[in-house]
Amino acid sequence: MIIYGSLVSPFVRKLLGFLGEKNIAFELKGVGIGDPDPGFRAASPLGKMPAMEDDGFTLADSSAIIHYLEAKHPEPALIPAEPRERGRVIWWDEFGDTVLAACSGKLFFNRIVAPKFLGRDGDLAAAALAESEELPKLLGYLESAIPASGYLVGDRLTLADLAVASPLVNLRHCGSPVDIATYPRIAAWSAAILARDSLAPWIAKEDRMMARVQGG
Ligand SMILES: N[C@@H](CCC(=O)N[C@@H](CS)C(=O)NCC(=O)O)C(=O)O
Repeated sequence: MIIYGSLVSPFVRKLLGFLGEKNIAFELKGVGIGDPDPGFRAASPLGKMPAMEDDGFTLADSSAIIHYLEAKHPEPALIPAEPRERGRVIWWDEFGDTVLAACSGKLFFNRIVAPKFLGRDGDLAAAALAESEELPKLLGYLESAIPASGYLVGDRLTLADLAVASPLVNLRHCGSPVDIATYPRIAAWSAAILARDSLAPWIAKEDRMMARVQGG
């Protein structure tokens, strides 16, 4: 199986964590925004990452790929069968992808991707507005919703934890890490999730890449 994507994408990072937790073998093919790689373009109709090719079957979108893989490799279950738990996991996946990643993306795109990867100015006012107005509301909600179990749903790791912790790495890259004093629950929960064997080596590699990019 080939996964197309960049380590700094929150959606790719979520998928890499999922693959690691499932112990599924894959090859990561690095692609950037607007990448002309023919395999990537064939697998991703909209040119967005991640995309996947599995034995001739292509699919794009982190959640679509994850649902495909959950059906193909049911153990360990990362999307619970119990109705309420399943509903909550999908809620958090949606929150991570379309709300938190959208907000962190405004900071990450304008402060890092535009100037460092695309060679043009980012909209720093939009990044500052997202940081001061949008982000505190989202983190305030998340802080209030993290259960004592240390997992967002139930008492074990699910897709929910991977989907919501992933965009927090992008916030750290662009100078807006989660403040431990204001959000102690998020800080403790996300540190444990991001330190898992499924994610930590990718994040270490990504940090080295970001250090090179930021330094250059
Ligand atoms: N809902 C999609 C979002 C994918 C997405 O927007 N990826 C970004 C990178 S983080 C991308 O490829 N952007 C390029 C573009 O929009 O042209 C998913 O979960 O995979």
